[in-house]
Formats: sequence, C-alpha cells, structure tokens
Amino acid sequence: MGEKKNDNAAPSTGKATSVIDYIVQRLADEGITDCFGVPGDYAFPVCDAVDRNPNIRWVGCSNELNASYAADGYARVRGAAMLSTTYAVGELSAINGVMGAKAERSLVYHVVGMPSYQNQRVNRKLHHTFGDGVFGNFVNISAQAACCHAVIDPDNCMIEMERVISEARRNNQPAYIVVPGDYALAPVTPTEVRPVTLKSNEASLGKAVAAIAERVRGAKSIVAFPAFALARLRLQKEAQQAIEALGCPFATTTMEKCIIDESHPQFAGLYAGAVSAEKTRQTVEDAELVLDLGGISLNDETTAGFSGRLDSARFVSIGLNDVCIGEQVFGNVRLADVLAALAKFKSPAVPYRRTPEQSRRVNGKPADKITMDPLYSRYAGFIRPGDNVVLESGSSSLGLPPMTLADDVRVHIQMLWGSIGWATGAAFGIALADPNRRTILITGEGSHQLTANEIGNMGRYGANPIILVLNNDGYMVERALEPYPDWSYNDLAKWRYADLPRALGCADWITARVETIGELDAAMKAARESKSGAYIEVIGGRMDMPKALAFAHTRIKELYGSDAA
Ligand SMILES: Cc1ncc(C[n+]2csc(CCOP(=O)(O)OP(=O)(O)O)c2C)c(N)n1
Ligand SMILES: [Mg+2]
Repeated sequence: MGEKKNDNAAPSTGKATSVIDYIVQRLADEGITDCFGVPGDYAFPVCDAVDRNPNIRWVGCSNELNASYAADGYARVRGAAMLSTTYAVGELSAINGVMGAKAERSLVYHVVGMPSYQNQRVNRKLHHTFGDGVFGNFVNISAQAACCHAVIDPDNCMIEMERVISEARRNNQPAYIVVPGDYALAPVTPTEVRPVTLKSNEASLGKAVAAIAERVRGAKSIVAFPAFALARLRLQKEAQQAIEALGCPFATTTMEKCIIDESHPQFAGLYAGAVSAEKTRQTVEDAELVLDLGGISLNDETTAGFSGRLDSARFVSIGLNDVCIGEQVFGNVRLADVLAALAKFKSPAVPYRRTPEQSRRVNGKPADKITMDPLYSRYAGFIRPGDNVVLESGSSSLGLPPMTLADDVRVHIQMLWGSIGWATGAAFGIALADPNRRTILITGEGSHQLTANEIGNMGRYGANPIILVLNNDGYMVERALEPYPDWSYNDLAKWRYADLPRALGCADWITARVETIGELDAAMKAARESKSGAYIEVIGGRMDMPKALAFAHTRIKELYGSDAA
C-alpha cells in the first residue's frame, strides 16, 4: 500500500557491508518493515540506507514528535519499530514520544545520524549545535529516553547492535543508536556475533514457579491482572491459558482494556479503584492473592486517584525478567516461561464464572443533541471484532473504557505517560503496522490539535482510519479537574476540524460534522462502509463529561496532593 520503494536502489540483504547498511538490515531482521522519521543532512546516510534496503521502507512524518508516536504505535502492534531523526533538532523533538515508549514498554529503535567523526575530532562549529565544538551535548539526553544506547563506530558496530537489541528486547523499551555520518558509510568490521536469545535461568525458574505454586495453593481467593506488557510482547494467548489453568477471575485496568476478550467467562470487569463496578471491586480488593502478570501500573490514572484498596503484600508480581513475592525475588526468569509453567497448573478450586452483565447502553433519539452517555454507547456498539481502537488521553479515555467491547478488539492507550496528541500519531503507526484491521482513533479536539497534521501522511501512505474527534470547545478534562472551569487557558482556536482531511491532501476521505444522534449514526455508517479514511467531528457540550471524570473532580486532593488544584 502507499508509496513504493526506489526499485533502482541496490539491495543490501546479505551483503550489508557499510556500517549503516548493517544497522538497517539488522533491524529489518527483527521484523521491522517500516522506518518512521524526518530526514536531515546528518541523517542522510540513515535515510539512504533505509531507502535502498528492500526489506524496510521509509515512512515520512510531518515532524519528529509525530514520528515517535507513530513508531510507538507500530511497535505496540509489531513488537518493534524503527525511528530515524537527525542530530539534536530532530532527536530532541522526538524525545517526549520516545520517553513515552520507555514508560509504557514499547520497543522503538531510535537511530540518529550525527556529525562526522572528522568534524567532531577538530571541534568544528556546526549547525544544530551550540557552536561550541562539543558533540556530546545531546547523546546523554536521548539516551535517557532509552533503556540502552550505543555510539556506533565501524569496529564496535556488530557487537553493539547485538548488545542493544538484546537489552531493548529484555526490557521491551527503546534503544538509542547514534552514528557519525562518516562512520556510517565506512565498511563494518566483520566480527563474530550471535543474536542473544533471552532464556530463563532454569534453577531460578524452578524456584519461582514452586514459590508461586505454594502461594496459589494456600490462597482461598485469587485474582489475576494481565498487564499491558503482555500485549507489547504479544503474550496475550499465553496469559489467557495461564488464567484458564488457574480458574481464577481476572480484572484489567484501563491500560489493559480488551487485552483478553471481555466475553471471557473469567473476566471480572474493569478495575478502576472506587469507580469500578461493585462486584469487580470486591473480587479484586477481597482476593487473598493478586497475581500480577507482567507488571501492572497502579497509578493515579488507573486507580481513579488511588481510590482503591490494594495491599501490595498480597501481590505475586511476575515481571518481564523476575518474579517478586514479598521480599523474595527470583531473577532471570522470563515472563513467557513463567506463563507456560502456570498454564500447566491444575486448580483444585471450581473455576470462577462471572454472571454476565452488559454495560448499560443508552440510545437517545435521532434529533437529540449528542451527549456523552449515548455517544460512548454508540462508540461501543460501533466497534467491531478486528478493530484497532486508539484512545487519546482526556475525557475520551474515561468515557469509553467502562463500556464492554466486542471480542477481538485491540485497544491502544497511553495512560501512564499521557502525552496528548499521542493517539493521532500512534494511530498512523498502528494503521500501517496492521492494515488488515480497521484503525479507529477516538480523540478530543484539543489533543488532536497537537498532531493533526499527521493525517496528511495517513492519506499519503494509504491508511484508512476512522477518526472520531470530539469537539467540546476546549480542554474539558482540565475544566473538570479544577474548581474553576473557565480559565482562558482551557480555550482553543476554533478549527474547522472536518475540513482538515481535504486541506491535508486526503481528498477521497469521507468527512462529516455532526451535532445530533441521527447525524452521528449516519456518519458512522458511511465511515464503516468507506474504503478510504473517514473523519467525523462530533460536537459535544462544553461541560458534558463522562461519569468517571465527574468522580475525578471530587478527588482533586488525592490526584494533586493538595486542596488547591
Ligand atoms: C503534551 C501534553 N500537554 C498537556 C497535557 C495536559 N492535558 C491533559 S488532557 C488535556 C486536554 C485534553 O483536551 P481534549 O483533547 O480537547 O479532550 P476533552 O477532555 O476536551 O474531551 C491537556 C491540555 C498533556 N497531558 N500532555
Ligand atoms: Mg476538548
């Protein structure tokens, strides 16, 4: 789909002799077929190597922040992504997005081209620097956004690539790879290397599994939390098998929405502290043992301002590389191996069976203005098996999650890092990563303003998302989180959102601006039927908020640590 590669370029597979050809091919070997980025002169060797590599295509983005979000989204679907930016000005613009990928365990390889070694050696005053002849000013900053980094030269290239790849995979977090332009074009020094396979230490694994078994046997009630990292590592099936073997209920936080089908008989519901359904709250908070599969994040957002009662002493935490039970730590055990062992457990207890309970659907009448209850009910009904749903931070990320969604739906949300604008960029990466699923972006208009220019590239590369933009005249979530909603800083420029696709080059997209339920229904139907992208601007009330947001308004102290928010 979309733009073609330059067919005249020499393929590099199998004979990657230059440093940069080697780097690009090594990342292609990780299953990456797209490189998101913005070119720049110091990065030309990287861009050229991508363009001439037959296994990976260049995907141009409107700016580096968008590119980093797109790469994050792509990595969430494919397991890993490549991001290419230029020295200083490019990489620094990408940092927020790469930091977010680090926070939420998304494996982005951030490859940056830097000034040549020749120029570095003689301290040249170059563009994209402070003019001080110093070239290490930004490496440390970009490295902070990654779990590991390497400054590449021809001699270390092959060894460093294996090191950063294995470290990045071990943590499922970004790696930063920076290469001076002349070194990039130099021949790589052949070195004997072997890709590292991440295996458990057998003895440690045995002890960890025995310790878990003992806790499981001794517990009268267990609840499992399949964590978001499972989706990043694509271990959802394995987690489900473990949960089925244990026969216990499982709950999810919003970060794991739909990680296992919500129709599963052992699904106990969405846990969000005091705003959980009462039965879900009891199942979770009264359980004697909480089995954390992959490292859940019980932060202020997932617990509705720490309104839950979850005692950490009851946790058995199975991380990516270790198992923690109270003070006991079993290192060097892999999540996949522990899940495989759990899947062989035989629970003596009668398996938990939830009494099915559908979330309440509110219909509204066709002539009614659009309000939040019927809006999210409609979204929930609209989302089908096979959809990729990308949810932006803001009122949307509180409105949709309480609704039960269809099976085989993947929900993507950046709840911990919570950088607005993420969802629009990520939707681009997700749509390219997974063209067989329809990508549905649900965003507020304020967030969308940060990254809306990426729509142009969605059209350019043939993505066909359905974009639902709630226009409620400003930053409503912020209005709700303050005693005084009308501060001028929560107002926005009044864009004509539905005109954006046309202005940005997506002339064949379906667009609509809807104010009533009837108009919304008609627009959603047309969007679903269209082969091209679709963009719907939904006009909402200025202070019409989902219930969870109204609740948050009562917890300002817990959220911000003082009464005066
Ligand atoms: C990069 C970044 N800047 C600022 C914020 C603070 N912030 C959080 S939500 C929000 C407003 C979201 O408004 P909108 O997208 O219109 O959604 P609404 O709540 O109005 O539906 C802002 C400014 C943030 N989270 N991230
Ligand atoms: Mg808004």
